[in-house]
Amino acid sequence: MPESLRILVVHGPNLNMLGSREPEVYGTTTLEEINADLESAAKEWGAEVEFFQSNHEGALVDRIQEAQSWADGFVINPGGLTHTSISLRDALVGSGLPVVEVHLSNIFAREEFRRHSYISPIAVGVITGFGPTGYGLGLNALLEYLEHHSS
Ligand code: DHK
Repeated sequence: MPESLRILVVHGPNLNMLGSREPEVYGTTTLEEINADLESAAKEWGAEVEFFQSNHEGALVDRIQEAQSWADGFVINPGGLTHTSISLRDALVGSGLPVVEVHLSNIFAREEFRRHSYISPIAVGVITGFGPTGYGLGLNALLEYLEHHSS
């Protein structure tokens, strides 16, 4: 029996407020509900998921560095840091692990400044605009990718 795949799901700034934050943009599903759904989806795959949310760029970088020793990949919604953070991108690249970027809203259908992502060019893929469903799609896509790419 091969060891199960282990994924770190990273939630960036303000995503702890999901449920009450701009519901017309981000919906009413809470982060706890999103994580619970991912936990069940991972179980079906026989995979393991850990979750980390922070409003602090450095804390996100620290956690990504730490996960390098045990994780097989990342599902990340970097929140606003998507559009600003070279440090977050560097941490992800430095981990050498595959990344799937997820956004609840369609970042291409919003303000101009949201159309650029520092993360997308280094991600395996991006899922944007499908609300909470995007996280499950992202996890499935990453696990499928890992099944075909891990030695
Ligand atoms: C979440 C945020 O917090 C924004 O800063 C991004 C993203 C979009 C989302 O749609 O999940 O611009």
